[in-house]
Amino acid sequence: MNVLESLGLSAREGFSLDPTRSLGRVVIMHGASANVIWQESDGTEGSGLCSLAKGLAKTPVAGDWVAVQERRIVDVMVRRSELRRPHPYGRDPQVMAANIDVVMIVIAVNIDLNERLLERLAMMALDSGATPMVIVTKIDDAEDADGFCAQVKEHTPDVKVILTSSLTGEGIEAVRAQLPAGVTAVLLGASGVGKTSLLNSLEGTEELTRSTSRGGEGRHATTTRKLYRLASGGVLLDIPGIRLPEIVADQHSLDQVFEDIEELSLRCRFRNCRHDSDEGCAVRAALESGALAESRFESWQSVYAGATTASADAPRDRRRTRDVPRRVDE
Ligand SMILES: Nc1nc2c(ncn2[C@@H]2O[C@H](COP(=O)(O)OP(=O)(O)OP(=O)(O)O)[C@@H](O)[C@H]2O)c(=O)[nH]1
Ligand SMILES: [Mg+2]
Ligand SMILES: [Zn+2]
Repeated sequence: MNVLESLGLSAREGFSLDPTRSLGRVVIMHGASANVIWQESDGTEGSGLCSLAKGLAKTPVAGDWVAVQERRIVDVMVRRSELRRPHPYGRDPQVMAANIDVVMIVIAVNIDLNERLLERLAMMALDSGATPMVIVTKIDDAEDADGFCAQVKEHTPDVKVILTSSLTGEGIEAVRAQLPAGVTAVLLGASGVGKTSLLNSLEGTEELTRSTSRGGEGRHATTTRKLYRLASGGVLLDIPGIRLPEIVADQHSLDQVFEDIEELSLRCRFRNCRHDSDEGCAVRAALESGALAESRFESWQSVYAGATTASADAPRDRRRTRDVPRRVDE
């Protein structure tokens, strides 16, 4: 396998480049620069941080094929697919990943199924032009995995569903089988469902998150979109968790209506705060002081009940006993 094949280049893509340029793929974006892996003219692998040339037709994202010249990205190739997040405030959609073949929608079995989130993620997957697939995680922690699976299938008919556990390794081989050379997949799902853990089990490494623990203590939430080359030959993009309000385009007016509560939520001590106990909760504090009217909070609750809350990354987890502290660098 040559360098470009290891990066997921398939026979379908034929880019012709000026010989002074190298073809490479964006691994991770850092604002005005990007980590790129490319193939040198002698066929060897090159990699490193590249700046973006002025006047690029589009801003590269993880997964983009790019032309590199003297550690500068001088061109971004035409994309065969784009995973886009509809912008909740009606602006242009944001491209999260490029040139993907498979969107793996990841949901955890030990959390109540958030049907709206699942439907939205499935829509994003279909919109991308890639093949959607559902990966159900944490089946070691399931009361009724089959019942959950049936529920999922109701919302995503004709979509392949794979049951997995990163703790026991169950189903990992089936996921690996979906990721041969030439295939690029992206992991799409709420925060904490086990996307990075899945990546780690596929690769047999735990370098990328701390060890798998049931309570989620000490875990590292993914904060960047990054491309990984897998031993199975395929390429996998790990991205941060998606929150329902972020992808509900028609939620525009609603989010604006509750802007004050959104603002307050950002100051809660726990990023998945449900605003139902006093511990470090900015919303509760505002209710106490009268800065926020009880009636407003009640209507906010009625709108977001059942779905993920405006400030929460994950839907209600019936079993979680400890909350995830907000990271200082957030
Ligand atoms: N019981 C059990 N716990 C798991 C499993 N997979 C992941 N976890 C736990 O779930 C928590 C979240 O896992 P991550 O892999 O960091 O989740 P993520 O989807 O990458 O989260 P973000 O990066 O925030 O989007 C961690 O505490 C893991 O140890 C599993 O198969 N079984
Ligand atoms: Mg992660
Ligand atoms: Zn709160």
